[in-house]
Amino acid sequence: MNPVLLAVQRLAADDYTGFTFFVGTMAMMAASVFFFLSISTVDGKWKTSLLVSGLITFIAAVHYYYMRDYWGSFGESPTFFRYVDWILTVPLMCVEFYLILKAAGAKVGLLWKLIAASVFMLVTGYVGEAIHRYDSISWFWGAISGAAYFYIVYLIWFGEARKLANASSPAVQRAHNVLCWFVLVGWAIYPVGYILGTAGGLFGAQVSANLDAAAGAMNIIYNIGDAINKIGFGLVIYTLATTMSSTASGKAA
Ligand SMILES: *C/C=C(C)/C=C/C=C(C)/C=C/C1=C(C)CCCC1(C)C
Repeated sequence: MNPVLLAVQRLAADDYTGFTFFVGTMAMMAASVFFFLSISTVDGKWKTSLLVSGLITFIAAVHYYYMRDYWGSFGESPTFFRYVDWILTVPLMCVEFYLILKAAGAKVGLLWKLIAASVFMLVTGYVGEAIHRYDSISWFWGAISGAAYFYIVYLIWFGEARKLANASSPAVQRAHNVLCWFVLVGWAIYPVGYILGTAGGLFGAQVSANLDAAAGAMNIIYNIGDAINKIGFGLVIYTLATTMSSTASGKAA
């Protein structure tokens, strides 16, 4: 039998990237249990939103399990697992926007616009990172990815989604606003990681001329972004769902 398959990996005390992968795995698992178990405590129409929150952190937990292992084994950026995770979880975050605005009349067309923009953002980011990481042209892929990101920001802050939010209950408006800030500030963490970790960076601003060393910094930034955005997003939905449920059943809001 291959002993490597049985071995537990040593986590070096100065492997900060490995540490954030490890803690990230645990945090995503714990958050999933929390969101799943909370489903039974909210009113029927909020159950799907909480289920989606739990799926986002659960999908991330499984990918973190693999990414932690990949990083430990090869000391390389787990680009493939990272982007598969994102391409599943970011559209689910778009679903969260749609679900809370549905009562105000959100159409499936809005959901598809958000999903299409996020998939475009991630596929172009993947091309820049997986294929052109060592080429200066990676700035170009980052830039068109960024354009799709700004389109999402536009839709939720000023476009169709904002108009629907304005026609919603105060609690939904509050939640929509907080989610908007997550996308504007929380999601902006990711391009910072990309800039530091790819040759095309921003005017060559990568952490180290040695891009293999920069991979560690890039992944720490991505891991922090994921913890903030996936767990934070879920908690906003949780707060909204529990507030609306207790109001509806006449308990103290
Ligand atoms: C749970 C995962 C989330 C919320 C991931 C979000 C990822 C992004 C907003 C990534 C954006 C990027 C750019 C705007 C330009 C450079 C390439 C990316 C893909 C890192």
